Amino acid sequence: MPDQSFETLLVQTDEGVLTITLNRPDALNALNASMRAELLAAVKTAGREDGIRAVIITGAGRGFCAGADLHGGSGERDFRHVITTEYNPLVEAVRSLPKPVIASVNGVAAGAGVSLALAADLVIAARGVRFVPAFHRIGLVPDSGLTRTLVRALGRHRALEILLGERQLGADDAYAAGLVAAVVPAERLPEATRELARRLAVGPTLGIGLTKRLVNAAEDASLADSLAAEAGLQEVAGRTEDHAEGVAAFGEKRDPEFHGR
Ligand code: T3D
Repeated sequence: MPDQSFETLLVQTDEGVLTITLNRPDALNALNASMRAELLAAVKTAGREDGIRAVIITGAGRGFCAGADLHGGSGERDFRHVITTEYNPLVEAVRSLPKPVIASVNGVAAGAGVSLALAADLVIAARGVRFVPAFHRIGLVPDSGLTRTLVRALGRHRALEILLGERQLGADDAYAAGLVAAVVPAERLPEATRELARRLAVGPTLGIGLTKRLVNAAEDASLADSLAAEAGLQEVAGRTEDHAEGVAAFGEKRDPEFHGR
């Protein structure tokens, strides 16, 4: 990513991997308006930069993200507006980014912080972290896609138990439910995340982006629609340099060298 400085984020690009660190550790990286805007900008930039082939989102300090910043108070505000213009675009940007996004959950995730983590394509969590919906505790409803994510992964009854605070969702529970790809000791998390991101970043980036698009669409699609979408995007993937390289490498019994083209 070109030099871009942020007030609430740390960003670093290394070997095709953009790491975005939410950086308000004293507030457990709660999302204030600046962080919402900056995170959206950083994710969108990742989409435009050819050199970025995987993205990590993580948190500074002992939290991942505590959801909406509550220190602004509960005063009069246009909730629909802020959700539709700030939170929803962020979730949509992560979901539609044609590059893999990893949430590296280093500490507690709460409220929209849970939604953000689970909007990622792969979630890797430190042992012992908690996913705390928290919305109900302050009289709000879940947002940023969390109802859909949890109902699809867990079913209606388990989702309601968690959303109403009757059941904890720890890292191991999230792993068992298929929401989390791996749970690792906290001290191993940065390296385990980097290893995963590097593996993805040397992959066939265009094909990965198209796969992500198919999976997103398949959540709501009929079999006929999925079959048609797969056929259409295979036409695209099949014409990439990476596909030619993958087939050549197979024939030559060597590892492929993908360039994301
Ligand atoms: O308004 C809108 O924008 C609408 C959209 C809403 C979407 C949402 O996300 S609503 C949900 C908002 N989030 C929450 O309700 C979570 C609130 N936080 C907590 O429940 C707890 O802090 C945690 C469960 C996350 C962690 O608990 P614990 O005991 O480990 O930490 P703590 O002591 O409660 O918090 C540590 C510090 O972080 C503390 O600051 P201090 O006292 O040391 O100066 C606390 O105030 C701060 N902090 C934690 N969460 C937030 C926060 N500061 C601002 N906003 C927060 N959400």
